[in-house]
Amino acid sequence: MSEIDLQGVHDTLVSIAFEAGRMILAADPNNIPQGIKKNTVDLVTEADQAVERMVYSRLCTDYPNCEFVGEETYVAGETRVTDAPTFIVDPIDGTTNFVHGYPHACISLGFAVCRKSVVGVVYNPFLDILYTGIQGKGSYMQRSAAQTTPNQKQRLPLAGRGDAQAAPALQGLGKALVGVEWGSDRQGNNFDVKVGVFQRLAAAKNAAFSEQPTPPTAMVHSLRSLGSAALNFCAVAAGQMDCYWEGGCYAWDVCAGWCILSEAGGFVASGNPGDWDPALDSRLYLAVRGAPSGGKELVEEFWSVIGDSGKMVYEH
Ligand code: LIP
Repeated sequence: MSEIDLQGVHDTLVSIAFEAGRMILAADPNNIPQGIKKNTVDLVTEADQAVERMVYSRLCTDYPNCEFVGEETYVAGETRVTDAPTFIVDPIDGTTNFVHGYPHACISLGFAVCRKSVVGVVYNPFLDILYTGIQGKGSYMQRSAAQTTPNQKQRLPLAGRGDAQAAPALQGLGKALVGVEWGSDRQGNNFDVKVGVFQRLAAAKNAAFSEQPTPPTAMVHSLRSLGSAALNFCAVAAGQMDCYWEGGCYAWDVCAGWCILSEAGGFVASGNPGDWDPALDSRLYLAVRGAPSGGKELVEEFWSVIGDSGKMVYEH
């Protein structure tokens, strides 16, 4: 990316993230004007829209020749992620948590070139935790993000102090903490696939199932549904979750986290079996933390649990 100064992009996105954080914290938790999109669980607030307007305005000024894709201005069937240098932005990821005052939401600011995420900035203003990544320069977590002293920055993954080869080995789904999300589709094929996979991930190895033959089960350590794809990616990058599986979220939910995860030695396979190289806007993701070994085996085990339960299908 010699023609684009990725450090400069990073620095601009960090500045924008802090400004967005101030806007998010300034919202009155007792009166967050909200609307709905697809249905009553697909929420949007005036804060989402105001933050995205601010982000768009600043990026148009600083990077007028780059493309912009944002959750609140996206037009289904029209807006496309292209090869062009593009900012891919979710102004508030975890909107449902934000509406309920649950302090697990963030702004997610990604920058992609040729559909690959090369800079990621994710900031949770409620806990004042900043995650950043630049292609080829590693990824980091900062607490008290307002303090920029170097000792506040921790290289990811946390275990191994930034070296995935020194992180704990992956030991299969039976020893994994797995991130999942319910999403906003609450009926139909995609919902049924998710519910079935959640059950098989959690069920004991010898659990009885009505369907025959009994599908493989994993008895994972546990499932976590925390409400933010971006923060799920960051938790996997940090090594605090072993993997995260979702279908239905969008490029703006994952772009920033994808760079942060890749720079921490992790990778993303498809949320449907068989695709090791999903597109940024595929809406089907299985994120796996950096480790000395076992990533591919864990993906293959996960895909075997999904099995022939049906593939998730999403429009773009
Ligand atoms: C959310 C995603 C999450 C998904 C939710 C929602 P939002 O993004 O981060 O992964 O399950 O349905 O899409 O809407 O809070 O920006």
